Amino acid sequence: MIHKTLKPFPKDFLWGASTSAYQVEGANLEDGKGPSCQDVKKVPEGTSDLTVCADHYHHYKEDIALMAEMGFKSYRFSIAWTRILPQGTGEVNPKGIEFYNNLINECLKYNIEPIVTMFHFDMPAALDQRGSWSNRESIDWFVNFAKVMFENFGDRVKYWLTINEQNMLTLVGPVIGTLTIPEGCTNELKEIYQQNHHMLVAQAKAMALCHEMLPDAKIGPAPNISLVYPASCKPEDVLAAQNYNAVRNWLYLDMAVYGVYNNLVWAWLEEHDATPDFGEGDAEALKNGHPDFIGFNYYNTATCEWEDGTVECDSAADQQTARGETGMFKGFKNPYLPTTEFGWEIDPMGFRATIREMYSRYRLPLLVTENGLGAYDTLTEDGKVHDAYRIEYLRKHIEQIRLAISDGCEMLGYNPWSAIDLISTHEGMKKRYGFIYVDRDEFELRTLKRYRKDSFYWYKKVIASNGEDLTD
Ligand code: BGP
Repeated sequence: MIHKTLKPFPKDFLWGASTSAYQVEGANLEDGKGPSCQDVKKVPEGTSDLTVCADHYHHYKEDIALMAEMGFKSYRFSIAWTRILPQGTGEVNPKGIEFYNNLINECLKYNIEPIVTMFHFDMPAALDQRGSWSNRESIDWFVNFAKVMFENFGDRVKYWLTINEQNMLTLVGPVIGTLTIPEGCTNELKEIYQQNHHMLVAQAKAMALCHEMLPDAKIGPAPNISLVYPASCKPEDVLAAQNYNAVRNWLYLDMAVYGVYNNLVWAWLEEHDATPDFGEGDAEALKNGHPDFIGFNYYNTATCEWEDGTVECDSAADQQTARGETGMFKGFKNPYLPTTEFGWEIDPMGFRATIREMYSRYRLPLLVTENGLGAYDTLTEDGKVHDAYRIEYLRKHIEQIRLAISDGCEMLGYNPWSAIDLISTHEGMKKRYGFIYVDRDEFELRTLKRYRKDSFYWYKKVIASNGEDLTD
């Protein structure tokens, strides 16, 4: 659709950016914090561990002041479960509550809306030892953690996100360092989808609890959504794209919004004797959890082709790399799209297409909780970072949001990844995303001083003009 006039961004549009606790905070075992699965995992060769990260734990005041200088209306961060409950259940750690109280209050001081992710890839190590999400008790563990958060922060936090990228936990858990498979498991697919089921029930119960305890708050899921294109107009490829869309995207949103399993995914799991077992009350709980909005992370689209069941597909890629599933679909490299230095395709127009598709399927307001460009940045001798490539990436994506708004989609905000440089999920410190540069290397901590990148000044202007001025 070619619009003659573009609609403006809403007046109260939440311009901001995102981080997650285990990637940005550091202080990983300080002030009573217990270890999470991220603290005990073996990090990929050549990448930093997660002990210091950007040291946001000790620099949060300075960091929030910089976000305020950019004019942020929102800051999306996650609460580390093990800072609040070091063992995952049981005793609450007062120092952990104090840290997040301070962080939230610091945001509010500058009128920055805190958007809190309740769980971002950091299962308490103590609960990992008890089977993690394979254990049905994980539903109660999570709901208890949610209750502690609502009790302590609910008077000030109005936007909550349940589980970051549950679809990536399910599809590429080993890459992120989160998958725990119990010993003696004979059907890994079933185990993984059983874990996924527990997460879905936990999420639904947390959403219902939020509405009960905090009637003015809003809560939603935060999956990673990439619209899947067929590699060609061959009908087989179209079916393959539908399969991958179901497995990657719609399973999570159909469940969050409608409380039902996506039929294609269910049929596929049946074929593999891998449908999850429902516990007592699960069906009802899933029906009772209603999101107020959909948070979603978008980096690019995916493309796939037909797979006739004869090729053993390699399913272990990363969050944004096309994958395959024997008899369902096979990843295909889209020849029309450029890639980042780290090999992820770049598709701004696909952002609009993804937003349109999601909005027409679910008719809920949409909040962008991640989007961004991971790149090798260089700090010049005079303390500058000339990241024109990041500005170009962000500009093109923001243009597409405006077009999607003009298409009639309801958009709440844009919180790209990431506010400040932090550690990547599996590619270390060298893959930077921030508007704010942090002076440290993969292994050398240096000064940890903060520097404003060129994108910092650019984004400040974008926010000040409410998205009207996207020029350099
Ligand atoms: C998302 C995660 C984030 C983040 C981002 C960039 O999948 O929610 O935690 O890290 O992707 O990914 P990466 O760090 O792998 O470049």
